[in-house]
Amino acid sequence: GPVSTLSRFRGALVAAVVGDCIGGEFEGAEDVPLDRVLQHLSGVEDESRGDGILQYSDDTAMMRCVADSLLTRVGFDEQDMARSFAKEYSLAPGRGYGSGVIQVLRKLASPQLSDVFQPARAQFGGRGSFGNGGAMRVAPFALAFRSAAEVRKYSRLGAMLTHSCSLGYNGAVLQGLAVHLSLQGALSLPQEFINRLISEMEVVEKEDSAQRDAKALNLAEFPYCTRLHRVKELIERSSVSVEEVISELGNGIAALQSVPTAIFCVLHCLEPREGLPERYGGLERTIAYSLALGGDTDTIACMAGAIAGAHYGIEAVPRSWQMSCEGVEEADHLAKRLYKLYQSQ
Ligand code: 8NA
Ligand code: MG
Ligand code: MG
Repeated sequence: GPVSTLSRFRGALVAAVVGDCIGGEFEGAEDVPLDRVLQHLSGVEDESRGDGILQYSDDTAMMRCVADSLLTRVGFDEQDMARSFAKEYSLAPGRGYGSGVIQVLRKLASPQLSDVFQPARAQFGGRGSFGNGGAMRVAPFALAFRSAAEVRKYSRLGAMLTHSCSLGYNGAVLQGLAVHLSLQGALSLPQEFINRLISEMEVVEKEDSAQRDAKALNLAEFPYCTRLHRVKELIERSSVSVEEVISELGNGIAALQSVPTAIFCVLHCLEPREGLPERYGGLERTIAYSLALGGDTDTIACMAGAIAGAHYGIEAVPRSWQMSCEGVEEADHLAKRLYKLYQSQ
């Protein structure tokens, strides 16, 4: 039957956490045979297994900060969100943060800091980070704001607290818009979904900062649009290998090499795929497929999970997966509270 909006909200945050926790197993691995992925997933499903709960990483830790700040401040408050990131990092520094962002999180802890965007601007010799750390935590923005314009604006600002390079914050904008559209049921028309993302990103990437950063990094103009066109070509093909996906879209820690990839994973897994168990629904296929790409698996599965969870709803996330992952209950609670905030607007 039709998926309720509340179910979509809960699905988005819960599947993001599940993707992070389950994906952590293969983070940084170059070659992940599908057999190993399926073995890992049947281990997760086996509730009698003894290896305890899978822990979440920086992706979920920061996503919780975003959700919590949006809820307590009833909107975007950069000071509060920055402090929340800094506090979370100081309490649990061992969650697998990127090696650059740690410097920002330390500076954000200083009570003397007046411009909370300044530490991010000082990263990488003033060029700013292009990592996927802004995108991995962005989902709550799509649950807090109703219009695409607001999702675009606040996804960008939220990412700029750590990522001042346009490749970094525009990756967050793209991921935020993908969750936003998915919550509205837009994935029932996949071609239209990807076309809407392309036209949104054409506007975003016309900006001077985007043009300048693309040039400085020796990238083609409109780097996200270029990748989204590749996503479109790949989903139109009858068969596509993991190697082709990795070489066309990437699987790395740069936002450009992971956000379009996560979107591809969701679109590719809307239908049953060879090699994946028939009993799997679309959400399970999406997470499994994300892990099989290797590379930044926790983050790609987290982002693909957020988009897919918003499409399929909470009922599509297997109970056994939810039970095996740290932070699921908290994510579900945050999603329910964000739903109330959203409904009140
Ligand atoms: P970040 O801002 O530290 O960026 C991540 C990395 O990207 C940096 O450490 C650099 O190596 C590189 N980088 C980013 N911008 C530039 C630049 N302008 N010039 C040169 N190099 C640059 O942290 P983040 O929050 O963006 O990172 C997110 C990712 O790191 C997530 O995947 C998260 O899970 C984590 N992580 C990933 C791995 C992995 O092996 N894939 C391992 C540990 C942690
Ligand atoms: Mg991580
Ligand atoms: Mg990661």
